[in-house]
Amino acid sequence: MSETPLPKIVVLISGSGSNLQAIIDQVTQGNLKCEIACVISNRAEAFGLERAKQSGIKTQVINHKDFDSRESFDVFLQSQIDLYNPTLVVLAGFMRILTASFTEHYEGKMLNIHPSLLPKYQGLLTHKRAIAAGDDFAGVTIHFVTAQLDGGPNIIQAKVAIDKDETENSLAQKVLVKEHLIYPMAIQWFIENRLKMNQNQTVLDEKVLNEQGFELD
Ligand code: NHR
Ligand code: GAR
Repeated sequence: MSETPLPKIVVLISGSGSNLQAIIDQVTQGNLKCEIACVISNRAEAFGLERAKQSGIKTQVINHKDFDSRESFDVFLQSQIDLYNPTLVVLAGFMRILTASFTEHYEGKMLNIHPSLLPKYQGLLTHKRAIAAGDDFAGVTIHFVTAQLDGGPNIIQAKVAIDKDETENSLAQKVLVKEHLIYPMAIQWFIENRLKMNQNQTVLDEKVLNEQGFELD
C-alpha cells in the first residue's frame, strides 16, 4: 500500500525555538500535515535544536562565522536546504539577513514571522520601539520573504493591546502566544495550496489580501 508522501518543510532558527515547538506540536497532533525534514540553525547553542532532537527531527548547524561573506554562507545554506527538496522554507526566529539571490531562489516558498504589525517596525527591537512610540497595539505578522527585509507581502497579522506599564518583556510574552497560534495556520494554508504569492501580493483562496494580510481577532 503506497501513501502519498507528506509535503516537506525545512525550518531555520537562531534561538529558543518556541515557534518551532508550536509547529512540531501541530504536526504531532495531526493538524499540520507535513514532515519537518530538517531544522537548521546558524547558532550551535540554539535551544530549538534540542527541541527538534527531542522530537526525532534531523538538525544541522551552519555557523555563519565559518564563512567569509554573506554570499558564501547563503550559497552553502541553500545547498543544504535543497537536499530535502522542501515545499516550504520556514524562518522561525532566524536572525541572519539573507541575500537577494537566496530569497529569489525560494520566492513564494519561504515564510517569516516578525514580531510587529508590519509595515510598522521592520528590523530589530520591535517591542521596545512600539512601547517608546506610545502605540496602543503591537502584534505579529507572518509574511512571504522577499529580498526586501521584512517587506514581503503580509499573510496573517494578530494584534495585542499595549497596556500602561507594559515592558518589552511582558509584551514579548503576550505576542508569543499569538505567534504560536498563527504560524502553524499559515503553514497549513500553504501546504493545502490555498496560499500563494503572486506579483508581490498574497493570494488566499484565490483572493488577493489587503496590506495587513488576514487579520485575526
Ligand atoms: N532576509 C531577507 N532578505 N528578507 C527578509 O524579509 C528577512 C531576511 C532574513 C531574516 C527575519 C527578520 C525579522 O523577522 C528575516 C527576514 C534579522 C535581522 C538582522 O538585522 C533583521 C530582520 C530579521 C532578522 N540581523 C543581523 C544581521 O546582520 C544580525 C542580528 C543578530 O545576529 O542578532 O544579519 O526580524
Ligand atoms: C519570536 O518572537 C519571533 O517573532 C522573533 O524572534 C522570536 C523567536 O522566538 N523573530 C525575529 O525577531 C526575527 N528576526 P522563538 O525562537 O522562541 O521562536
